Amino acid sequence: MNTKRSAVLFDKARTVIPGGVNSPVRACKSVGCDPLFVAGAQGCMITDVDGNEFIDFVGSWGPMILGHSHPDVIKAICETAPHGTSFGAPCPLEVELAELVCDSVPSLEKIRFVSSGTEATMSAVRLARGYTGRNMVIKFDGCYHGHADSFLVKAGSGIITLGIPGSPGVPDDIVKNTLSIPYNNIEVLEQTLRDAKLDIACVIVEPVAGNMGVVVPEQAFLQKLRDLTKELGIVLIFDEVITGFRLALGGAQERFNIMPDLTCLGKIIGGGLPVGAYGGKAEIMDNIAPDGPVYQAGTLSGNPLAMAAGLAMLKVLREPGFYQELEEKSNWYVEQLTAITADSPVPTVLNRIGSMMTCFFTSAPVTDFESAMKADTERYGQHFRQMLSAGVWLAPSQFEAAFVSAAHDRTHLQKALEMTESSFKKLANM
Ligand code: KE4
Repeated sequence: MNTKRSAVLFDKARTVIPGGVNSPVRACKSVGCDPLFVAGAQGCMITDVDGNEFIDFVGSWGPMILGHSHPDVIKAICETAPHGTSFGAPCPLEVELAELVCDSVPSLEKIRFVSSGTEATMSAVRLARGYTGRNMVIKFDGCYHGHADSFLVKAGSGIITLGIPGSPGVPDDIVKNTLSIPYNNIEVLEQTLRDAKLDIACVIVEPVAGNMGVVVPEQAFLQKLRDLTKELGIVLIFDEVITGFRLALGGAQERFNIMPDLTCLGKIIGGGLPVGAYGGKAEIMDNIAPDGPVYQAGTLSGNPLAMAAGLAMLKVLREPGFYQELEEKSNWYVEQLTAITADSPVPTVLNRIGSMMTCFFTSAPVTDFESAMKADTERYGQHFRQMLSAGVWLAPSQFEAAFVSAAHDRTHLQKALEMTESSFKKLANM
C-alpha cells in the first residue's frame, strides 16, 4: 500500500504538532505503525491522502453513527454557515437542540452545551461537588472521562493505550480527591460508598465502558450503583459521551432503564462538530451560573453551526426504526464475526452491545480493567496492520471500540468479514 504522502505529512506534522497528532491515540503507537492522513470520508468509507480507501469502523471514535458526510448534516452546515458560525449570544438553534436532546434522553430536565466530552464531564463533576458541598469523586478503573485533571487516575483510552499510569502535571492535591475502583465489582462498590470517612460528592461511570475496550456492565452492578447513590445522597453521573444516542435514542440509561442524576454527552450530538453537553435534574442543574453559584462557561458553547449539525443528526436518529435497523445489522455482523473467530485457534473474546464492540485477543472473559489488560496487544497490532493493508480501518488500540454505522451495508460488512477471516488465518500461522 502506497503511503508516501502520509509519511511526508507526518514528518512535517511532527515539527509543529507534538507527536504529529492532535490527540495521542491517533498516532498509532500501540499498533506499530505511523498514522495515515485522511483526505476525506463518505458513508462508511474513508480515503487517505495517497488515495487508499478503507471501510471505517472507528467513525471518528463514535460520532459517525450515520456514516461520514451524511447529506442532511452537510446540508444543515452549508445552510447555516452563511448566516454566521458563532455569535457569543443565544440563538434559536441551541434552544431547539436542547429541547430535542431533553426529549430524547429520559433523565434530562435541563442541559448545558459545551464544546467537548471533557468539558461536559469536568463541569458535571464540579456541579456535583458544588451541589453536595463534598469533594471526593469515585470513578472506575479503565473508564475514561476525558483529560481533566480529576479523571487521569487509572484511566482508559489513550492512558492505557500508551501504557502511562496517569499524567505528570496533575498535582497530588487534585488526585487525592479521586478514587478509582474496579468496574463490575459490587462488593468493592458497596464497601467504598458506605465508607463514611470518604466525603463523596459523586460517582462517575461509563454505563457501558468503551475505553478499556467494550466492557458491558452486569445489570446488578448498575442497579446497585443507582440504589446506593440514591440511599447515600451521592450524585450519580452517567458519562454517555460514547453510549449517548449510540445504544438507543435515550442511550444506555434507556437501554438499561436506570436513571442517573446527571448525564454527560458528546460525539454523536454534534453531528461531527465539536459539541458536548451535561444535563439532568433541574434541581441540580439550576445551581449552574448564571442562576446558581457553580461557574462554567464557554466561548463557542451552543454555536449555531454545531447546533445545526447536531439537530440534523438527531432528526435522522429519531426516525422510526433507526435503532432497530442498526441493531439487526449489528446482530448479523457479530454472528458472522463470532463464527470466524470461534473457528480460529487464535484466542479471542468478543464483547459487544448494540453497534459497539471490541475483539479482545485473550482467552478469558473481559469484565473489567484487570481482565482487559491481559489482552495480547502485540497480536492486536498485527491484526490491525493486516486489516489496514486489506482496506479495513480499525481502532489503532486494543482498548477502544469498533462501531457499525447506518452507512455500513452488507457488501461492506461482508468484505470486512472476509478480511478478518484472512487476517486470523495469518495470525494462526505467526
Ligand atoms: P472529548 O473531550 O474527547 O470530546 O471526550 C472525552 C470523553 C469523555 N467520556 C468518554 C466516555 C469518552 O470516550 C471520551 C473520549 N473518547 C476517546 C476515545 N474513546 C476520544 C478519542 C481521543 O481521545 O482522541
